[in-house]
Amino acid sequence: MAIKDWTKQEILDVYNTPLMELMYKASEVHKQHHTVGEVQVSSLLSIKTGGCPEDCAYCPQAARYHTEVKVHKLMSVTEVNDAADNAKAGGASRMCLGAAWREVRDNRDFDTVLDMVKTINSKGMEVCATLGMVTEEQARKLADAGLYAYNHNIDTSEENYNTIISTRNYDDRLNTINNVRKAGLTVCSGGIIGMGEKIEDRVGMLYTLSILRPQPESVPINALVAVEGTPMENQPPVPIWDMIRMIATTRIILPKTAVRLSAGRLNMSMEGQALCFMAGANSIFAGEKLLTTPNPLYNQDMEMFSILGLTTKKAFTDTLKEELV
Ligand code: SAM
Ligand code: DTB
Ligand code: SF4
Repeated sequence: MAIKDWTKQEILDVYNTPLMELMYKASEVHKQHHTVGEVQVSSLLSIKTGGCPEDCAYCPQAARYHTEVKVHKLMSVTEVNDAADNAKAGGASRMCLGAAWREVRDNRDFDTVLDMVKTINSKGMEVCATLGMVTEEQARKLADAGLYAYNHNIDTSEENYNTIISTRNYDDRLNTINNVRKAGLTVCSGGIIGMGEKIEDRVGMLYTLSILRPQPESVPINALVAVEGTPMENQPPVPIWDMIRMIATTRIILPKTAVRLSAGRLNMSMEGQALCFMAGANSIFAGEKLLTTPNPLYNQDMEMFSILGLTTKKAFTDTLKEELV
């Protein structure tokens, strides 16, 4: 069955549906396309931290903001290997490697990252990387090393983009997503809510993701983690109802995609997260740290899974009934 083409107005109407009805509809879409209660658990590791030349207003790793993040050069393959073992033992089937780079350069560091990818892949885990902009050739090298997914968020709407970031533009982002696709990798792309954006910007972001063909295999929805020292430090916390609404709308607009309840879970109750899963979230980042900020511990999440009757998705399995088109 072909994917529906949504207009911005239609997406806005979905977003503004009375909450109970919205959740009910999203649950139905979820059940139609996915195994209910199965959640992908991904671990995150910052392999190169801080000192980034970009000016993303939300990000504690941008060199120009005075945050408590300590700059750390690229980790060694051994350190990454140990972290992957730990993540696997904690129940993660995917590991995402993050680097505070504007773009990948063809140097020794990139060769090391390729070795990291090979090492984690050999453990039977899906490997994802988020390293900034990449060319098609670099994406191919990552794919050849065994990379499964590339994360590159569009973060917000096209209209709002340059109020958040000035050192690159929306087309740069879409270009990298295109390169990743051409290299045969799966695409992970989403964004952040709680940055002072309008509802229309949330809708605009979902619209851009919805018109990608194929649609992204995974869409992370992050609640801003307001970090001291960044221009976003005083942003009020995202109301849980906005997160549920955003997740439900994403689920309806991108029916076959894995919707990831991403940053910000430490500020959410178990009940709040349960409603997010009910609304169609079927993926989380687990482990004590996201990239630089704290996150629930593996055993806390496993307790939540046990209470809510959730199960963890195995690596390289696809519960979708049809291909993404
Ligand atoms: N440097 C690469 C890039 O920007 O693509 C990869 C790492 S970057 C930290 C990955 C993503 O993390 C960003 O696109 C953004 O969506 C998310 N992120 C960063 N800081 C965040 C924050 N304070 N709260 C929520 N999400 C955040
Ligand atoms: C994504 O969408 N969220 C993750 C991952 N992709 C790379 C990153 C969240 C970062 C939150 C702030 C921090 O810990 O530095
Ligand atoms: Fe750099 Fe990525 Fe942070 Fe932007 S989001 S400042 S590109 S690490």
